[in-house]
Amino acid sequence: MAAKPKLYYFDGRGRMESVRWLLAAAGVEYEEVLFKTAEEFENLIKGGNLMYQQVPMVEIDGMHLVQTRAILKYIAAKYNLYGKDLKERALIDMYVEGMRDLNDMIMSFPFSLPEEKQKIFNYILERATQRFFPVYEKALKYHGNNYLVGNQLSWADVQLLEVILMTEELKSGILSAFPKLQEFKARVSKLPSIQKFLQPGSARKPPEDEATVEVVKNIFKTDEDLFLQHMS
Ligand code: GSN
Repeated sequence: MAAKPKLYYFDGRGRMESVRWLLAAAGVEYEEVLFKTAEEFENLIKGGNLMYQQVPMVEIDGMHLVQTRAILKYIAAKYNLYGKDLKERALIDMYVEGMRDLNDMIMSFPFSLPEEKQKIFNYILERATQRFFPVYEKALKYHGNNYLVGNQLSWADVQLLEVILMTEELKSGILSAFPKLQEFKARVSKLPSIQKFLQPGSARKPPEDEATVEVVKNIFKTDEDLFLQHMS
């Protein structure tokens, strides 16, 4: 039997959370190496397997995969979550890239400066409800299928549920004007592998709290407003 994939990251959501979601949706068991200090991260770098001295890194099929998108694409393709042809794949990419833009803003929000928080919060919610959610609502409404692409579960659906739940954590009721997304959320949450991941005790991580933000800043030796990198 092939070894379980091994995920290397800090003990929080960050960029790795979408990888956890995708593996869980595919029903794949994995192990995690969660480092807590700058020293542990430096030792990982010294190990020589981080191509850019950055995480996430996933050991899978004899490779040391880095770069979040590369990791997600490999998993999506390997587990048949990446469409049946090039056109479906392009559509999945377009949906997922929009979701990642929103995901990145929310992921960085806990790291933003206190005096900027309200402005950024408003900006994220405006972008979610005016730019991103209408796209997926319309797609589900007009093709009438259960899933975003090709009427079978794909990476786009998994990423959409993840980002819907992240946005709801910021503001509950954010889906009130999006009936198709509400149905989608209820339906996809019930798929056995996803239902399992949503249960307490799974490998799903909570939103970054202040303590985790401090740990992360310490590991990566950063004080700057990380959010600004994602404000485009
Ligand atoms: O998407 C990616 O995997 C890369 N384009 C970026 C990865 C990255 O920035 N990783 C951070 C920690 S995860 N949080 O954002 C990292 O390893 N920073 C250390 C460094 O020296 O850049």
